[in-house]
Amino acid sequence: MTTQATGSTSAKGTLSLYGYPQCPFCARVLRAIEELDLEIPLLNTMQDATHLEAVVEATGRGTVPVLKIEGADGEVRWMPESAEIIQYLVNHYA
Ligand SMILES: N[C@@H](CCC(=O)N[C@@H](CS)C(=O)NCC(=O)O)C(=O)O
Repeated sequence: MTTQATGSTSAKGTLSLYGYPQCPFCARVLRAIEELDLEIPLLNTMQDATHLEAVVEATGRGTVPVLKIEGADGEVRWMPESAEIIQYLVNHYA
């Protein structure tokens, strides 16, 4: 797991996780990322207010985790809810 400004890019698009490790729901997602052996940067919303602002702007609330999915076609999708994020990662990357 790396912490950097840019997302993890693959043919399926670019992924970034917004949240922080001490959040239990974020920790679940981080564990799944580790188990799937993925490299998805964590944009820490606790340490950097601009990351939290991005979440609020995109989702209308400050709840994390949120997965940002930038499609190869340029479409951007923001996915809240840890269970949905984990399911998405398993479906696409397991
Ligand atoms: N149902 C959500 C719950 C997420 C959640 O409650 N996150 C907490 C941190 S562990 C949070 O962001 N709370 C601040 C808020 O809701 O504004 C999920 O499973 O992702």
